[in-house]
Order: sequence, then structure tokens, then C-alpha cells
Amino acid sequence: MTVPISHHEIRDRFSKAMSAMYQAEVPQYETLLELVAQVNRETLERDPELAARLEAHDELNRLSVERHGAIRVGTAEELTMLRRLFAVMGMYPVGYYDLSEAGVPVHSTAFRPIDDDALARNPFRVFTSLLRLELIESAELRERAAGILAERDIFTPGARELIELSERQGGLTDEQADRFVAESLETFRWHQDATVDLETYEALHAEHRLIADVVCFRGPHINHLTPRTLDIDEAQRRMPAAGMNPKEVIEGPPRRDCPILLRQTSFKALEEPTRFAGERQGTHTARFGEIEQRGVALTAKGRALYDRLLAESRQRTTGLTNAEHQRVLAEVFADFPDTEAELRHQGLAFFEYRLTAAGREAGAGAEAELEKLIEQGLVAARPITYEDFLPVSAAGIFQSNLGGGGNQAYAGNANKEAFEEALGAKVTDELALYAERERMSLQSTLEALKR
Ligand code: OOG
Ligand code: NI
Repeated sequence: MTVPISHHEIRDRFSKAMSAMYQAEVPQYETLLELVAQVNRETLERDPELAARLEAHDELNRLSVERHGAIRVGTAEELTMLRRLFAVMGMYPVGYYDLSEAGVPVHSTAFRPIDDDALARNPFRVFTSLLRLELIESAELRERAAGILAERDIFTPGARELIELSERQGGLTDEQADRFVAESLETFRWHQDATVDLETYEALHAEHRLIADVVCFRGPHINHLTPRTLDIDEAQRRMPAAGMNPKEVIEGPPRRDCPILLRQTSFKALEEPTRFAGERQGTHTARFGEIEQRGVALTAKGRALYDRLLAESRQRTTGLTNAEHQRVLAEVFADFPDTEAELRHQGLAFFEYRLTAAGREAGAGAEAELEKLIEQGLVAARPITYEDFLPVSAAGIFQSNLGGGGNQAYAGNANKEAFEEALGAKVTDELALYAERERMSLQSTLEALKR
């Protein structure tokens, strides 16, 4: 074969093709992209320091291409094949998310790039959920759903061939990559035609809306694509004027000087005309809009503090408007240190170390103690961006878009082993990835100083 192109190039092409397809399918998504781009432009103009920091951290370029998507599949075979499809683009399963806790009968992972340079190039990720038919109580309904799923193939023959070819060759050529993007995009397309009759759809819908969404269509239509904003409060404020009706509350931590983890908001799912078998017309709501703002990745200690404070605020925020909700959150989160130095000293967040220009000049003569090196301006510590998701926020997003339909009978059913078996691989632990990045950066920084 002629020279293969990089996985990153394929991912970049795919994420752009996906965005173009979704803009054509959901016109409001185009409006959302414009709104986010505008807010980001204004934020950077207002805050040149932020602009300089993002530039120095390789984050400015990726901002305009940065988005995540979400899909839901029905069988182990589908999930395994998706893993192989995403691997062609350098995306690997990271993290295990148990949504049964929130009354949603799925468990999930995020397919995403892992290396620093891959993330800097295009951090495209896809939150991928597997339906858990075993949680449905009625055996009759369970079997009906399994039977319908067994009939479909969500991949085109061309996509299957190109995935195998990529595995055999260890990559794809330029021309093969273009065909791969076109063929694999088909899996994520919206189909107006349901594969079942209205009566079957309604039976599955009555058990849980999500089950109908996964089971009744030819493929796992992408259900949202989420751009990254630098100011989610402002973006949320402007959504109604742009014709979007956001959910009441922004999920995740409050606004802070040092943003942590992930804040997200979404607007309601579209009601879409759907043709059922037997020519009956109906509607289905599946797709929605979402935006997010990302902050620093937290260590296990930081995450435990976050979880504790979030749980504490829950009792006080139920039923509040967003403004009140954010005020209470900010009060509760006053216990979470909000300077980079404190976050680092208390081991609450992950940082990446680099030599500064002065550090490169100082070379071997420099002091070896890290804190001294930072004080002297020879080494810089910068927050590592959180690249993953939050199960509580995801549950909030699922619920707001599914009309609040949680079923507590599903709860308490985390089963990572079963998920990994369906996936045909282990999921990578996200905390281990951040810890390794921190450790490697520190090691190479200190080694560079010795030279
Ligand atoms: C996925 C919801 C989770 C997020 O950003 O947390 C998600 C879904 O609705 O399929 O995308
Ligand atoms: Ni999302």
C-alpha cells in the first residue's frame, strides 16, 4: 500500500463530515455553532490573558474544531464493531459510566484520543451507551427488543471492509480514508423510517423512551454534537434570543476563577416526523443541542471533594431557577480552593509541567526542587484540561431530554465487567491517564534542566 495517513487526520476529517451532516439534519445546530463562536470570540477579546494562555497551551487551535457527540447502541456486536471503527481514527474507550443509577437503562464509555498531540490536533469524542435489555422486567418485551435488534446491521458493507483493511494494513491511504469517512458516516445518520410498527414502538416507549430510541431505528443516529464554549453562562443567556430553549439549570460545578471539570447545558429534543411500518405517521424525539465549558481535570482527592459538595448542594438546589441554583452552588463550592497554586499544593487537580524560556537558559545550574523552580519562574505548571464526562451531569442531560423519565428500578446495577465483555476490550481508567501525563511532563522537565 502507499503511505497510510495518520489516525488523527482521519479523525479530523470524520468530525468535520459529522458536523456538516448534523448541520444539514438539524438547522438549529448551525445557529448554536455560530452563537458559541461569537461568545468565544468576545470572551477572548475581553480577556487577552486567557487568549495568551490558551495559545501557549495548544488549546486555541483545537477550540474551533472541538466537539463531542453521543450515540446509543443495542447489542454487544454493535459495540465491538464501533470500537474497531473508532480505533481507525485513533479513538479509544476511556472511562465507565453507570447510568442505571440515574434510572436510565444504559452504561457507557467515551471513545476519544489519548495522546497529548492527538488531543491538541482534534479532541473529538463520542459518548457511547449500550442499552441494557437485561434491566427490562417484562421477558416478552425483552425478547421482542432483542429480536428486532438481531435483524439490523448498523454498518455498511463498505465500512466493514475498510475497518478490516485498516486493521490488516495498519492504517488507510488518503483515498481509503475518504471512503471510510463517507461509509462510516452512514451509521450515524438520522432515518425518518422506523423499522417497527407504531404499536411496537409505543410498547417499547412505555417501558422507557430510550429503549424505543435504540431499538426502533436502522442505526444509532447521532443525538447531539456539543461545541466547547469559553463562557457557558453567557452562551446560555443568549440561547433564547437565538431561538433555543435551554434546560433550566447548567449542570456541573459553578462558575469559578479556575474552572474545574465540566459544565454543560442543553436545549430540548426536536419532535421529528417518523414513518412507522404499515405507513402510520407519528413522531419521535431523539436529537437535542448541548454546549459545554471545560476546566481542569481533578485527582481522585479533588473528585471526592467535588462529589461531596455536589451532593451537599443537591439538597439545597432542588427546584431552583438557574440564577438561584448557581448562587447556592457557588456558596457550597466556596470550600473548593480556587487558585491554581492551591489546587496544585493540595493535590486536587492535575498539572502539566514545562520549562519556561528562562528555565531553558538556566539549564544545569538550576535549583532542583520543583516548588523553587516554579517560584523562580524556570518551570511553569499548567492545568490539564478534563477530557471526559460526568455521570451526574449526563444523567441530568438524559433526563431533561427524555422528559424526566427515570426509572429507579434500574438503579444499583453498575457492571463494568459486562460492559467490557460486550466491548471486547478493557476501558482505560481516565484518572490513570491524567496521572501519567503529569508524571511524564514532570520527569522530562526535570531531565531537560539537567542538560
Ligand atoms: C448521552 C448523554 C451524555 C454528556 O455530554 O454528558 C452526554 C446521551 O444522551 O446519549 O452526552
Ligand atoms: Ni453530551
